[in-house]
Amino acid sequence: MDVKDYILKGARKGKMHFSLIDPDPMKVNPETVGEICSQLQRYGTSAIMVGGSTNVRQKFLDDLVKGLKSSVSVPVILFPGGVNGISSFADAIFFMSLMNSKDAWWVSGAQSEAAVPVREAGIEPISMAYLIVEPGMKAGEVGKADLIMRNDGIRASQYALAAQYMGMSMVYLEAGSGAGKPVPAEMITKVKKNIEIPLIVGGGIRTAEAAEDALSAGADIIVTGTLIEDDARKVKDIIEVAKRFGKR
Ligand code: 1GP
Repeated sequence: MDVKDYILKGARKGKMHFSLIDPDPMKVNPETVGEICSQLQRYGTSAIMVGGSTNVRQKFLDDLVKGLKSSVSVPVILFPGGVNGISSFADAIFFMSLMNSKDAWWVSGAQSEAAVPVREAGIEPISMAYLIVEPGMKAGEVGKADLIMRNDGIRASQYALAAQYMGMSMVYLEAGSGAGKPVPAEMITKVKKNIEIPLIVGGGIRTAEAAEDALSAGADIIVTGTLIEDDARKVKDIIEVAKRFGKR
């Protein structure tokens, strides 16, 4: 499957929801996650992302991804928190650059170390600009982000357009997993107006209203992670919102 093509086509046709699973052994139960993701697929989620900022162990990650691949037919896409987030069992990997990091390692250093292993793993790399907005949470801390202030839609747009001009396939606006507030709607609108590539938004989306806000503001894809562990019913409502947009 050409996963990038699947995302580009899906984002052209309507709105999508992606489910994020953190492969931290302290946060995920490999016994039940397959069934949870298969339920999310029945609700209508369009992809399973696997990644986190901390505590990634290769064997655990491989087994987790293998299990997910046998439970769902939507793509399983790695969302690595570093060079150790690679598994050959996935369909694709978001090959991300944390453009607003203060540390060149997270902009292009980790990527240079990961490129050959990704090729050897035989998984599809999908280039993505990763932009961290305050509060940024663990991702902002680990990635040494020079956080984009919540009222600075201009700066977010500048990064996003630069990403498009640099040839990246999509932009991810991230408030951070577990953020108290998601990325502001005004920022999403401003960024979306400035780019033609798909815009993914995640971090702190916990209600159907928040999903509605992000999607109406211009997000093509929304991501929920934390909620999957907390309240599967709410994830269903969020996915329903994304599906309704496809029919508008
Ligand atoms: C984190 O944007 C994702 O990278 C999802 O965030 O866990 O807050 O849903 P949540």
